[in-house]
Amino acid sequence: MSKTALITGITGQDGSYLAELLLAKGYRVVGVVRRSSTTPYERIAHLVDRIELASADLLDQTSLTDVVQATAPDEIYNLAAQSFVQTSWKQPVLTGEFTALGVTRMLEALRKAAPKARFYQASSSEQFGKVVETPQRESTPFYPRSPYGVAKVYGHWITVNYRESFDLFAVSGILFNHESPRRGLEFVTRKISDAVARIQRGLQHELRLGNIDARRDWGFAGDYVDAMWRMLQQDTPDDFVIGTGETYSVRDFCHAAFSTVDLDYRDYVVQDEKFFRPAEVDLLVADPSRANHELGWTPKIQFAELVRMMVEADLERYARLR
Ligand code: NDP
Ligand code: GDR
Repeated sequence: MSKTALITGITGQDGSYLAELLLAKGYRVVGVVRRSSTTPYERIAHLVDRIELASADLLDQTSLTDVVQATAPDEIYNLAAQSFVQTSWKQPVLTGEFTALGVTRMLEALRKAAPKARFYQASSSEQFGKVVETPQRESTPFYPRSPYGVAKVYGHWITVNYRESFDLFAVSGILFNHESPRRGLEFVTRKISDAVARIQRGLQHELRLGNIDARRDWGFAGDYVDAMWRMLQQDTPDDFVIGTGETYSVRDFCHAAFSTVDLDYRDYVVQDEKFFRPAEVDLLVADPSRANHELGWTPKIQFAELVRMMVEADLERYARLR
């Protein structure tokens, strides 16, 4: 009997890679989509014939419970969220509704309709925020620096609390930044790779960024969804930090991305106050040793290859558009 997985956020970057991984493992995959007047299925267009889509919204308890009931999942991956940090200062209440209370709604749906299902919550390195130790590991205290980070801390602890209160198999993966050619255009890595392709084609002449000294631990999304799956295959539920253990600045990313097409980023990058944040997360770097040992997980794609993959994908995309 094949297993059934329910994925919220299937139209997002991670949802699309996770659906591919689970289909390859023989799962029946059901994805939650919210009602929209347009169909935002760009990232899963190649999968729609092989997955089922069910309509529900993180804001609406009834729709979530109904979908869990109708699907009877073995595993639930709660990836849906308002995931852009900058927007969380502009829409702090909505971010809390989606990214914090949305988790409780999903856990309630599971508790009522499928209490034996295993639950994965998409926690984030943004929970470490103004870091109190480096590198960051499972025991590092949280110090979030944005409404998004605060909401994710809530989502993290409500998952731990439901696990301990109701004996659920519920885990949080504290994932550091992971990127891909499917990353949203507003996130800095994709903004850079897209700009490199546009500059090379003469469609754009400068790239306006905020704090280019911020440092992140960047990995490849395709590697990270495998870690999510591994967490749900353990004998006992537990939370894991997932990252590469290496950190680079936004400046380093620019240098690597522009170098791919033999350009010097210093000739194009302009710093713009508009993209600075009210409170910044300056440095993130994971200690993924528990995931290495207990999950047998290691990232396959390193920084240089990730940058090249993203720039080449955008170059090809613009070449096709011509
Ligand atoms: P995306 O922003 O690419 O995708 C977010 C998904 O959430 C979309 O499918 C979106 O649907 C859905 N969604 C948003 N609001 C609702 C709602 N009210 N009801 C139902 N669905 C909704 O995120 P990623 O794929 O990058 O990230 C996946 C998860 O992992 C998120 O929770 C994110 O916060 C977290 N995370 C991401 C990291 C990263 O580096 N990518 C690192 C750590 C954590 P729609 O298409 O309709 O907008
Ligand atoms: P982040 O990703 O906030 O880490 O959250 P993002 O790519 O938005 O920012 C990374 C760093 O780059 C700096 N930066 C800019 N960022 C953007 N978006 N645009 C710019 O022009 C720019 N210039 C500099 C930022 O200040 C920041 O320091 C991502 C999301 O996927 C979250 O959902 C997830 O939880 C975390 O990663 C881990």
